[in-house]
Amino acid sequence: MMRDADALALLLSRKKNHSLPQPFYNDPGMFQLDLEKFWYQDWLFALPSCEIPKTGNYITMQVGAYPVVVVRGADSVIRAFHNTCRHRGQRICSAIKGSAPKLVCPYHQWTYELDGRLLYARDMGPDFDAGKYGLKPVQCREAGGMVFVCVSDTPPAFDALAEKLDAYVGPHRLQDSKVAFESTIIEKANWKLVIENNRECYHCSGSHPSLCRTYSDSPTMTAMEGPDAAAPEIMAHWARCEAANLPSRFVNHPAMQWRLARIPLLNNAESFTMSTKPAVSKRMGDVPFDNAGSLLFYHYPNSWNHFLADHAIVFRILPLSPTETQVTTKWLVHKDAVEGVDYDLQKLTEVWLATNDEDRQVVEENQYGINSPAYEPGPYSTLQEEGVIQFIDWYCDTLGQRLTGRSIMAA
Ligand code: 3BY
Ligand code: FES
Ligand code: FE
Repeated sequence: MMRDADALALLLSRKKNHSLPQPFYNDPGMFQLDLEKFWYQDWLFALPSCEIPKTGNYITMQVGAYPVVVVRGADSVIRAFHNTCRHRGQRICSAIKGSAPKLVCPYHQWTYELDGRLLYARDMGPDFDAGKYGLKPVQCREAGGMVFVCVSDTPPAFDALAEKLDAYVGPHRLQDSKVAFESTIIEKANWKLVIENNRECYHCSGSHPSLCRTYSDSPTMTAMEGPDAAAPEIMAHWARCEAANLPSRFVNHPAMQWRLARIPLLNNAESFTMSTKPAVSKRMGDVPFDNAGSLLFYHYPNSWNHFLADHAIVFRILPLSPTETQVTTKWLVHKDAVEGVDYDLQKLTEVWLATNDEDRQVVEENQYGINSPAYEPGPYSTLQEEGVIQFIDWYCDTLGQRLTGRSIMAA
C-alpha cells in the first residue's frame, strides 16, 4: 500500500525534465496507485472493431484486477462488460477471443444475451428476478474503427478525441480491414518505461536497424509543437496530404494525453518494409497514394499506432505487475487483401516484430538498471526526448490532480 500522502511527497520530490524516482518504476504500492488513478479511470484502447466483425464475436482483456469482455451484439453494436458472472462471479469468457451466440457461464450455465441481459438461470425458483442480474456494463466507445473501454462509470470526455479519430483515421477505413497478424509479448518493465521508450527516437539508431531504413529518428517526428509549427518537410507533407483529403496536421489533447499527426517516412519510403516499398498491394480505404507516410496516434496510458497507405499497426499495452507489461501488436490490411497474393506475411511483419523485440530488450535493461540502489533520476535530453518529457509531465500532473483534486505543477 502506498498512502496518498506518501505518493504526493514522492511526486513533489521529482525533478522536472528528469526520469522519475525509483518507486514510480518498481514499487507495488505505486503500481496499485497507477491502476487506481489511471488504468481504472482512463479510456483504454481495446481492439480495432474489424476484429469482431460478426454478431457474437468477442475479445477479452485484463485491466488490472478487472476482466473485461468486448462483444458485438445482434444489433451490430459493440459493447463491453465486466467478465464476471452475476451468479457466483465466475469469469465467463476465458479465451483471448472467440465467438458465441450467447455468453454462457461455464460454471452453472447462466446464459446472457450479447447485450448483457440475463436470459436464463436454471432452478433459481419462482421469485428469482433475472432482470436484476444482467452483466455489469463497461463504458465502451468506437471511433475511427478503434474501440476504447473505460472501467470507471464516470469516464472522462471522449467526444473531442472521437471527432479527430473519425476525421484522421477515417480515410484509412479500419472498418473495412482485417487483422492479418497479431503478436503479444510480455516486457519485463514498468508500463511507464514502455511508453517513455516509445516517445523518443534517441535510441532508434542504436537499437532499430530495420526500422531506421524507413523511419526518421529526427526528434521533430516524435515531438511536435503545434498545427502550424513543424519541420519544413513535415509541413510540406501535411500540405500534400491535406490537399488529397487526408487530415494530417498535428492535433492534440490540451494536456497531451493524445496526439495525431501524419509524418513523412524517410527518403519517400512507402511502408515499414525492408525494401521501403508497400507490403500490401491493395491500399487501405481512401488513401490516394502510396507515399502518405505514417499517421501517428498515441493515447495515454495504453496505445500508439501507425496508419500507413497499405497497412496499419495498432499497439495496446496492459500493465501486469510493477515490472511487467503486456504489449499486443496487430497488423491490419484491407479486408479483401489475400495473403500470398496481395501481401507476404513475413514482409509485412518483419520490421515491427524486430522493432518490438529490440524495444523489449531496451526497456527490460532499463528496468534492471533502475532497480539498482545506485539508480538516481537522470536528465532527459530536451532536444531528443521532448516526447518523454511531455509524457512524464502529463503523468505527474494527472496523478497530482487525481490525488489532490487540484493542479500541483512540479517546480
Ligand atoms: O512507434 C513509435 O511511434 C516510436 C516513435 C519513435 C520510436 N518509436 C518507433
Ligand atoms: Fe456463473 Fe454459477 S458462477 S453460473
Ligand atoms: Fe524503439
